[in-house]
Amino acid sequence: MKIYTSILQSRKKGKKQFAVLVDPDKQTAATARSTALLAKKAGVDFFFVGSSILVQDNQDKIISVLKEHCDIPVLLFPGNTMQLNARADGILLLSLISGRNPELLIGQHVLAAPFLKASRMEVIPTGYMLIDNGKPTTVSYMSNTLPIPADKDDVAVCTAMAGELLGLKLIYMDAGSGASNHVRPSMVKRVRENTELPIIVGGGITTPEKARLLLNAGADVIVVGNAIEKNPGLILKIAEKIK
Ligand code: 1GP
Repeated sequence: MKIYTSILQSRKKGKKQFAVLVDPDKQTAATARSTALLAKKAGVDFFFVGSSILVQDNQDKIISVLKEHCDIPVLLFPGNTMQLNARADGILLLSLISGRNPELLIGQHVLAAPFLKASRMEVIPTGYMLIDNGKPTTVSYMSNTLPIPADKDDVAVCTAMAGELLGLKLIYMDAGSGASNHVRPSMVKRVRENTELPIIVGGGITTPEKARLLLNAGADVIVVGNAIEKNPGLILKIAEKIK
């Protein structure tokens, strides 16, 4: 459990971490190479690779390019079992605990289990909570689940507590990729006060200031995808703020 241990140790030391979300559909070998080099320069902690839906068949290529140009751990952040890839260092094995779709609570996991057992990948059981951002997102549509309402802190708290009691190792609060509004800091704060687990927050984080707000509220790891695709230089700016 190398990667998870490093997350726990960072949390203990109060060291915040930064993950760059790489959607293989939005990358070419050239852009993946420059993202890897920028991320290395910025001291990015992780790449999360995945998407709710993939149109092109280039995930394998993109992971290879990232791994060729830096040593940053690549964690799969899969929308479904078709996105399993043994080149990755690990996987966030997501249970969509904010939803009530059995496929995403256990069904896909059953299908993935033999592959994951046979691989040398680090598997990190993650309680994935989708939080409403005012508009439907690809993930809310594709997962066929209702997100937790943005102002229902108690629901988020109880969901995270249940995830912890079930033995999950991380809580991921996600407003969805490209969300117009990120998760409210007040909700992150309440979840932080009620679980010991490391908290990842993503979705709609577009500036270093937004990242800082969420880190101050109690997030341990911030994830940024869309904003970096539009402006790769943001990797350095956000990293600077986080460190
Ligand atoms: C989505 O948390 C990630 O699952 C990142 O979202 O693309 O909006 O940064 P963005």
